[in-house]
Amino acid sequence: MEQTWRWFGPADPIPLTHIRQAGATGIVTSLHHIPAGDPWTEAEVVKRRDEIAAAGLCWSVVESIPVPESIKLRRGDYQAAIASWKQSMTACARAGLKVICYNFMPIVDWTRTDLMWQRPSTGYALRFDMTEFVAYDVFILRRPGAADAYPEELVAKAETQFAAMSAADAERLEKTIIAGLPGTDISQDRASMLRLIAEYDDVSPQQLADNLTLFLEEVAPLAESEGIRLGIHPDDPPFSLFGLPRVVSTATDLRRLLQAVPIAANGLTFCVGSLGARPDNDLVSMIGEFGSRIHFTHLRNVTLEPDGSFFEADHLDGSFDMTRVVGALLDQEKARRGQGRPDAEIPMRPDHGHLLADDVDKRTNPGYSYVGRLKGLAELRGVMHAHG
Ligand code: DNO
Repeated sequence: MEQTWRWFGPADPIPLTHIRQAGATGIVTSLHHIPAGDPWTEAEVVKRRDEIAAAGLCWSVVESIPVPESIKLRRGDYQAAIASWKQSMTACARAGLKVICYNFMPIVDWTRTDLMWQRPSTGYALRFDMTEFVAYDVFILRRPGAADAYPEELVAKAETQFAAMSAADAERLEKTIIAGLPGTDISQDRASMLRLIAEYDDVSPQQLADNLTLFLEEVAPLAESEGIRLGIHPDDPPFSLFGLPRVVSTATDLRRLLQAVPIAANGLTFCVGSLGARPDNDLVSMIGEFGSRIHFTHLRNVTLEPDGSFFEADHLDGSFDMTRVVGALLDQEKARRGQGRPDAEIPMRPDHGHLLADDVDKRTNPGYSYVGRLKGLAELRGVMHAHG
C-alpha cells in the first residue's frame, strides 16, 4: 500500500518535511483556501502539486472536493453546483491527479462529542458519546421532535448529563458537534443548523440515495474518461444524526451505490474506522465483496460500547482486528497485480491519531496530531511488512 498522510495545506502546523520523516511518500490534501462549492482551476491545483513535489512528496489523493447541500437535496442551484464540481475534478485530472475522495453526508461531516478524552496511558483520544450527543440534540439544540426520536431511558440519562453541564461545557459540546472538524469546509451555528435540518424534513433515505445516484451518473462517467477514480467516504458515524438521512453506512448502501453506476471510476474510500463503528459491518467480508472498487483507504480502529458510543482506539487495538483488515486489503492488491491493473497499489493513510507527548501542548487539527499519527503509521507499516 502507498503510505500517505493527510496535510491541510500551508496552514497545517505540521510541515511537509516532518511528514517525510514519518516515512509517508504520498500526500492527501485539498485546496482548503477555495470556498466550498467554488470551482478549482488547473493552475491552483498545479501550484499545490508542485509545492508538494518540491518537498519530495507526491499529491496522491484529493480529500475532498466538498459536495454542497444543493446537490444532496437536488434543489436550488444544484445544476450549477454539479458543473462546478466537475470543473474541479477536471482541473485535478489535467494536473495528473488520480484519486478524489468526497462524501455525501447531509449537513454534518464527521462528528465527535469529545476531542480530548483521556486514555489510561494519559494520551487523549477522540470520542463519540451517545448520551452527550442526545443531550446536545434534545436539550441544547432543541431540535423539534428530537426527544421522541430516542429511547426514553436515553433521554432521561441525557437530561441528567445536561443538568450537570456548566455553560462552558455546553458551549464546548456545541462547538465540537456543529462548528466543523478539520476538513469540514462549512461550519454551522445553532440557527443555521435548525434551518438546514428543516430542509431535509421531507428527504427520505431513499430520496437521498436517489440523489446520490443522479450525482454519480453525472460525475462518474466523466471521471472515468478523465482517468480519475472517485472514492466516496462512508458516513462517520455510520448512522443517522439529527434525524438526517445517511446512505453510505452499510454493506447494503455500498452495494447499491456501486451497482447504481457500475464503472470502475465509481468507487470507495474504505474508511475502516467509520464503517467499523457499526458492529454489523463485517469489514473483511466487505473488502472481499467491494475490494476491486476500493480506491483509497483510511486505517484506524474504534472501541465500540453497547449504546452506540465509541472512542478512537490505538490503530491495532479496538473492536475489530486491524491485522486481518490490512491482510484483506493486501490480498486485494495481489489480485490486482495478477490482473495487471495499473492501480494495484491502494493509497492508505493512518487515520487520526491520539494526542501524545509533544502533541498535547501544540496547535493541532483534532485527530491530526503528529506523534499520534506517526505511531499509527509505524504500527500499520509493521503489519504490512509482516504480511509480506
Ligand atoms: C475525518 C475525515 C473526513 C473526510 C471526509 C471526506 O477525519 O475522514 O472529514 O475527509 O468525510 O469527504
